[in-house]
Amino acid sequence: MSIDYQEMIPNNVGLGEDRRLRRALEQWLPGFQRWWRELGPADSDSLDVYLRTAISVEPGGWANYGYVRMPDYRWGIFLAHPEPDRRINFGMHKGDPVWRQVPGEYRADLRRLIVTQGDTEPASVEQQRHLGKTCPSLYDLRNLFQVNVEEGRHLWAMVYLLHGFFGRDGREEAEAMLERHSGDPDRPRILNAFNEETPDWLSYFMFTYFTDRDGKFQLAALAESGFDPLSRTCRFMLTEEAHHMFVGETGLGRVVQRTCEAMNEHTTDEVRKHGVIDLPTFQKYLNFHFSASVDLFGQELSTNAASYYTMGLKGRFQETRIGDDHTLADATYPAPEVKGEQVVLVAAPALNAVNERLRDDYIADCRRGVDKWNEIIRGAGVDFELTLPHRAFNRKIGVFAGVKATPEGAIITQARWERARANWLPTGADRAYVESLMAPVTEPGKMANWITPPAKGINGKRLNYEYVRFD
Ligand code: BYC
Ligand code: FE
Ligand code: FE
Repeated sequence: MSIDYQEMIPNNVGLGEDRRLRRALEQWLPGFQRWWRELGPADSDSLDVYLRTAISVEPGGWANYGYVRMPDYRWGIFLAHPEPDRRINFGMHKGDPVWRQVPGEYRADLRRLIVTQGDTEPASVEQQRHLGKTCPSLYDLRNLFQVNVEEGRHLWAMVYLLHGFFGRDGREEAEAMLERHSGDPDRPRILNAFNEETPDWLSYFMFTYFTDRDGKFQLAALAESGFDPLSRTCRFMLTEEAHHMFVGETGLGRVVQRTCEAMNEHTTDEVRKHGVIDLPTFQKYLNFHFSASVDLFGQELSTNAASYYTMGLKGRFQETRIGDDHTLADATYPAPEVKGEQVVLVAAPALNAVNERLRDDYIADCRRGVDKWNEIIRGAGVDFELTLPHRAFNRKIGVFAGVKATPEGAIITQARWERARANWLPTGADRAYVESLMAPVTEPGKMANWITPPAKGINGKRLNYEYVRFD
């Protein structure tokens, strides 16, 4: 049975005219649907959700709001419009016209980047699978599902590239996307942070703040790619990513707000007995998610990253706004090293340090949210300051993987780490407490006790709008 893909898969890549590609995606679709049923949002099949659907890439025109029955969501393939006469902006091919096809010599490297990017998307959906059962409100439940369907669409974005430009091995990689699973002991997802659990909504908001923000920076670096279809698909994905980070930033702000209210109301720091998340616990979750996310930038000095850059496959954040030669032949960049008990910065070849530079850009961006949450705390007259831990803290990748560091960045012994760890990272008891707060609230307009209502509803709707309808 042939499916009209102009109808089934909304797209702006001419799928209707490309019989070979249409058939390849036709064959991949049932596996995706099975995966969504088995590992996508649990118990969501009969829900009507007030979702936005991408219908075009024009500014303002792409978001169409309406109720969608979850499995009927139409995952589309959307590329930003091509920039006329776009040139490669960095590396050895700087100044050349961008590639519309994959250069043969870069095939394996490009495929690897696309597979790594694509793998994270369904991984996050798997991690968030059970959160719907404990939503703090219908507003939040709808936002969770919005993020989930968009991460599903991000998988489509990468699978389109694999099927469209990589032939048989691309098709095999697309299959493997549905075979690896988050936390699977035999076939885990590729990057560590995507094998962690997201068991509660505090973790979820931390994940969308810190880990989706890695998405922002990686997608921005891939949007610089000389391989134009990758660049264009990443540019469109970035418009969706902004909403994911908004969910995290505002969600965490609402948690902090509610905690401060309870502290003031009961004039105590011991707010757990009032059913909210105490700020030290919030800080531990922050420490965990930040450290897991900074690992996602790879080694401080990476020959992989240097080659990707030189080949023109993956650039730096906002490459064209950087005032240098964009080939990095003789440039240096400060990269951290461990010297005894201290972290020092050493001038390294800038080409090898592009991962570290991206991590620096990421960390600076992370601070803005922490500053905002601190403003909420100060505004409530509460004496507490949240901090971003030092990049050396709790690392599994790179020069800090072999050492232990305090959140302030002092290198310490294993023994001291073991003694202090429970002050810095969530303990089993902390997690059990947070989990104990997670009871579903599904009455329109009502909020769980541990979080304040959002400043405004979705698409101009009221807060008590029925963002999700149950049968
Ligand atoms: N975990 O030379 P290095 C998102 C491996 S998030 C496990 O530094 P490279 C999203 C590395 O593969 C954005 N392994 O590596 C967010 C290499 O392996 P081999 C995802 C790791 O290649 C929320 C070895 O260590 N996108 O979209 O320069 C929800 C040497 O490392 C890790 C991308 O990541 C790790 N953390 O950098 C939904 C973009 N780090 O060669 C979605 C594509 C390193 O020894 N990926 N390794 O076998 C890349 O650009 C690069 O693969 C990385 C790693 C930046 C991740
Ligand atoms: Fe994504
Ligand atoms: Fe995202």
